[in-house]
Amino acid sequence: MTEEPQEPRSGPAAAPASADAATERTAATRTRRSFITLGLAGLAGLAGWRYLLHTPDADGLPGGLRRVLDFNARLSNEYYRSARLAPEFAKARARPPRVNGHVGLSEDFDPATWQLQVLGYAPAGTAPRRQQFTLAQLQALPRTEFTTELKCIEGWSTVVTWAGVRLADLLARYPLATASGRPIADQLPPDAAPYVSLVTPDEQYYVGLELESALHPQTLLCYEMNGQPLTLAHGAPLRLVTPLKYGIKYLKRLGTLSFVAQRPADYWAERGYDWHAGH
Ligand SMILES: Nc1nc2c(c(=O)[nH]1)N[C@H]1C(S)=C(S)[C@@H](COP(=O)(O)O)O[C@H]1N2
Ligand SMILES: [Mo]
Repeated sequence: MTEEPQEPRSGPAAAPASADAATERTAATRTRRSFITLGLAGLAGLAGWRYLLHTPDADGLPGGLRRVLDFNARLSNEYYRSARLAPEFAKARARPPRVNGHVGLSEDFDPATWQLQVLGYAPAGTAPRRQQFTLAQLQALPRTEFTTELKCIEGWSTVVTWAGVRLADLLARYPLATASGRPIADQLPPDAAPYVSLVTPDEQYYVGLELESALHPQTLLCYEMNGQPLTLAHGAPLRLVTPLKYGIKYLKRLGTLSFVAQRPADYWAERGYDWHAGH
């Protein structure tokens, strides 16, 4: 195989002299401008800081700071939807995590008659499409397994092997996240629900996710832990696993999953923790 010699390309050196002079003039103007810009940026910085700290509170944070955090979360959502994955570990490193948190795990619960309730996204004022799933139906969908670190916001963490169905795979088969009922391809369509709400059957524990986090390839409706069916204490029949976030988002005993327009209530966000709870 031979390579054709390439035509010599005209580089910057070949540019006419008059262009050089023009470039220098522009550079000089830019330098003067950048001094002015720096000064203005300084002032804007001060004003911005005042704005951040003296706007009305949201979630117990100054509103301005809250908006910056939300903006950062949107940026990272865009980023990790396509790219960022939580680190995965060798299965041999998996250990049983401690049982932590029992809100919403009341005694009067029969896993044998349990079904997952899903409420599809509906335009305002219309009734959502309802769909029920037995555990067997969920287990018939593509199974995903990974070994990641469960990080509790209280400061401990454990490497755990989780298995279940990706929420994204459930939605590929049952397109309940769009008002039109069309499946989500690469781009989020304009009629996609911005948020997902997850609630225990007794409605005592609840978490919210942005749709981008719900569609993340490591967001799992999980029915197995360390190679065994989930136990009731760890959230049987079905729990959420979402390893880019803290354990507070890993809702155990999922009862109802809804696609909604407004940011859903979140048990620990109501008690002062960051709503996104990413790490
Ligand atoms: N229903 C319910 N789910 C929950 C909680 C809870 O109190 N109730 N606690 C959360 C917290 S703070 C953590 S760290 C994880 C712990 O999961 P594990 O008990 O399986 O280790 O569950 C999360 N899911
Ligand atoms: Mo936790």
